[in-house]
Parts: sequence; structure tokens; C-alpha cells
Amino acid sequence: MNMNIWNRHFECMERDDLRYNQERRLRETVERVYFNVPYYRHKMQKAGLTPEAVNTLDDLRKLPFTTKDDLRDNYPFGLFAVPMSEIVRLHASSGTTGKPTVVGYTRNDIATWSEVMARTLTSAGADRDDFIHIAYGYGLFTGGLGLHYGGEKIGASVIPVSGGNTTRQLQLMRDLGSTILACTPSYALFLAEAIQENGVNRGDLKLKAGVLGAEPWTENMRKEIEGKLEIKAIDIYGLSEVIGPGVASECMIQNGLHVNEDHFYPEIIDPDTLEVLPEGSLGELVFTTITKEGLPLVRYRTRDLTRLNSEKCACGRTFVRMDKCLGRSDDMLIVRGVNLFPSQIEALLLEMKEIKPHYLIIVDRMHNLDTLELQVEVDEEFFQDKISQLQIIRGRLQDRLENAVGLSIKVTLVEPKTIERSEGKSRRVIDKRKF
Ligand code: DLL
Repeated sequence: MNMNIWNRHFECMERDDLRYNQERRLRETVERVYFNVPYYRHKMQKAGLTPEAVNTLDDLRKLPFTTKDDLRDNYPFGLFAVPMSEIVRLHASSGTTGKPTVVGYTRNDIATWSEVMARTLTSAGADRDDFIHIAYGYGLFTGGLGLHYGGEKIGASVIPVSGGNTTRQLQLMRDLGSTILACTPSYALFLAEAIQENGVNRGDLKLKAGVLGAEPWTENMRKEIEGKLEIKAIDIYGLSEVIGPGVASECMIQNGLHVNEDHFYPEIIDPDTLEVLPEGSLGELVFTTITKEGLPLVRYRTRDLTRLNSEKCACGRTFVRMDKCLGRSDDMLIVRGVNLFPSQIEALLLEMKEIKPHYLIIVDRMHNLDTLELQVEVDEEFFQDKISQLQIIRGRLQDRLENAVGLSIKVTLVEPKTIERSEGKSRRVIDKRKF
């Protein structure tokens, strides 16, 4: 087993020394945002704080949180801490309101990103002799280019296939001798089935590991992928706002994801009380970026639920490990890698008078691909209409949804008052996916 470590100096640093470095970087970051981002300055002033108030990691608790809404309210560049002339790259992720979240990188940020991705790939056993098959999407999504720069940094041969066209993926994988597969876990499983269906001989493939992430997946899903593809499936985690992939990744021990905490300092909070929780508690993951220049974020609430563990890992790394993400503290669904909020669907339903916003979203998985069904009640008045009339309503709604969401959705119109009502929070989503 290749157990190399890309940056032993930082990844295996004594935790006291690490803390010293983190605190120095935190002070620099707080100063940077205070003097360069009016949003942070106002927020700190409102809380009666100046940069001098933050010296240690514990002082971080005095600072207010940052959320996706804050990014949206300052769309597109309001939270950037450098002039646009310093920004060399922009990425974006989709959101609820149609306004994407835009993130920007300086040249140094791209170097940091490449560094953490080099660590990620090395921890999955990759080195310069590997062929990295990147089937994450290239474009505004951070997956493709994130893996790409990391792969080049370790000196591997990078194959920028991007997503889709499964037959071609298989051909390239076989002919070019891909050894590392980079894609979402659901696509990895889809590819595994395609290999069988296309009669590709596993012996003709050189795959040995997968660096899989961008969506939640369970241990059962891992077993399935490892069994079918005959690879080691490594979980990699990240989010655009913090940097993209490269925030945390598993090592070959596969017992938690090492957080690159010399760049991204994690906390776990109770999402309701916002109190910082003791190590080992399950809660919402919050990050403060401590080296980023373009878009530094202070106490950014990820909404992802996990636990932290700072015991030294058998691989030698000292970085704190986070558990595989359990889910999100808000209700965002990730369907075929696309982020989807029930409120997006609800907003559209409210625009059509023939239907009522009583609905249920059913997510399932067939042949390893996510499926989406929307059951929605027809307005009493229209329910008496001819079947053909109902078909027209259904078709119109389906088109609108698919255009807005970018996913195919099966729409089922149901009789008025058939969808269960609830007194408290309504249940909008049934997720039947068994990973
Ligand atoms: O998904 C970055 C990424 C690309 C990570 C490729 C890994 C591989 P966003 O599109 O901004 O960025 O989505 C971020 O996806 O807050 C999590 O909810 C979810 N997510 C990402 N990785 C994992 C993972 C990229 N390994 C959001 N397990 C995050 C569970 C994940 N959820």
C-alpha cells in the first residue's frame, strides 16, 4: 500500500506547533477581512470588536458567523478581500434563488488549492506514475479543475475527461490505462455497472483507487463501489465557498477525513443554539479560512453534519479527522450531483394556479442513478377537467421544473387533499436512496 504523505512538515506537525501556526494565520486573516471587507468590518464593529480582540483560536468564538445568505446578499463580489485585478479565477455553485454563489481565487489561492489537492491525491495513494481520470464536471463547478491542478502538482498524468458519455469514459479508461478515478460516488457505481453491461474485461483496466465526493455517501455505498470496481474508494470533501475539493480527505486507513486545518480551521456547533460543541459531538461543521486571500471566510456555516476527532491517525498525519458527512442541517438535496432545494420546486408550484403547493418529493435510485418524482395536488376546480386537460397541466409543470432545476423530474398529479398534512414541519422529501 502506498502510504506517502505529500507535505510531512504540515500534515504530521505536532498539534501544539500547528496551533501556533493557526493562531498566527488567524490573526492575519481577521486583520485582512477587517480592513478590506466592509461587510466584516461592520459586523465586527457592531459586536464591539477590533482585530486586536482575536489572538487565540478560542477568541474565534467572539466573531459572528457567515452564511450562504451573506454571500448572496453581497452577490457577486461583495465579500472579496482583494481588488478584482488580483483575482485570477472565478467559480460558482447554484443556489435556491437562482443567484449562484460566486467565489474568487488569487494566484496564491490557486497555489493553496493545488497544494491541498496534491495532499488529497497522495493520501489516496496516487503519485507521479498514476493516470488520473477526472470525470468530475469541468466548468463553474470546482470538482474538475480542483482535481486537475492537484493531479498536475503531484506530477501524475491527468486525463480531463469531464462528466458524461459513459462509453467514451470506458474506452479512455481502458486505452489510456487510468489508475485513479475521480468522480462522484454515484457516478462511480454507474460506471461499475456500465463496465459489466459493456462487456469490458476488468483485467483490461488498471484502476486501483477512486477519489470520490461532492455528495453524501455511506459505508454501504463504499463497499458496493469497492466490490464492483475492485478499487479502494477514498472519500474526499470540500465546498466551493471554502476552496472546492481539498478541504478534507481520507487516507488509506479510511477512518475519517483529515481536514487541512493549516488552511481551514474547523469548529463544530449546535445548529440551533450556535454554541461550539466539545470534540466528538455531532453538529454542524463551520470553517474559518486562515490563508485565503480572494474570499477569506470567517466562521462559515457549511450546514454539513459531522464530528471531529483529533487523535493521531495510524497513517502518521496529525490533522483532525471529520467523520463521513451524515447529512445537512438544512434541507438541500443533492440529486445526480445537482444541489436542489424543495423551496425551488415550491416557488414554481406557487406560480401555477391549476395546482396547489401540497407536494412530496420522492428521490430514489434506479440502476445507480438518482430519480426524482414530484407528487402534487391539483386544484379542486381543475381536477374535474378532462384527462387530456390534466395531461397538459402535467406537461407544462414538468417542463418548467426541468428548465429551472436542470434535472428530469417525473410529475404525478394527485387528487386534492391526498398528500399528508402535518401540524409541525411538513415532510416534503422522501429519500429512498439506499446507498
Ligand atoms: O462539491 C466540491 C467537491 C468537488 C468536493 C469534488 C469533493 C469532490 P459544492 O458544489 O460547493 O462543492 O458543494 C459542497 O457538497 O457542503 C456538502 O454538502 C457536499 N459534499 C461535498 N463533498 C462531500 C462528501 C463541492 N465527501 C457541498 N461527502 C458540501 C458528503 C459532500 N457531502
